[in-house]
Amino acid sequence: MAILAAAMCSGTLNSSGSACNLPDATRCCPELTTDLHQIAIPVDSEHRSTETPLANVAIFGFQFTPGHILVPMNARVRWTNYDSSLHTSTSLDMPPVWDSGFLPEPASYTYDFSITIRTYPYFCAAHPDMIGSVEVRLPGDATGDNSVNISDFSILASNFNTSPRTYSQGDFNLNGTAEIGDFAILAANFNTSAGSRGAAIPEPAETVAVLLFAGPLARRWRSAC
Ligand SMILES: [Ca+2]
Repeated sequence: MAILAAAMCSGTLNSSGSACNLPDATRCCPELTTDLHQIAIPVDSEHRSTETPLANVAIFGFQFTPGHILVPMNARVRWTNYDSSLHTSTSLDMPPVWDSGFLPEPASYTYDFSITIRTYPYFCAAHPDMIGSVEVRLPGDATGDNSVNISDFSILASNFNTSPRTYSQGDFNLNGTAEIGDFAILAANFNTSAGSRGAAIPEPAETVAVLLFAGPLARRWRSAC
């Protein structure tokens, strides 16, 4: 059944004989919901993203923009000051998880969120009314339920090859588009939860499950380029 599902969905037709477009994959290929864990097709390594996801926050008009950002674990956040006044980006934790120090215009500061899944509030030490937050999620967790599962896959599928898209719309590598690189991230983390992923231990029997779609997606993405 799994092979059948893969054949139908990787090619062109579903069980009813109509075209099987990726955004409709879980609808036109219901076998996916039950057989998603049974086939692994290697992702096209040429197109797998290995860059650190980067999110930018502008400091302008005495505000952080965007004020709240979603990033995956291992992402980098860069704050850039576009105001003539000095500002900082300083975590509200005690002691601060990060502290940029005073940034003149147009200086930048970066911090890598490499370990813990949580929301980090921060502020400007020179102007305490300036506040922002960084929400760190499991890579591939679009819904924010601290698990990477079929719901996240459905979101990515429904936004596939579209832009601009946000993290909660499937842009897990923060490049603005929901594409094959995001699928690779979701596949690598599929069926992990905050409990297991907090310790960075995915469930081994199901880790590569979503790679079912990787080959077909890679070919489709390559042909679109
Ligand atoms: Ca992306």
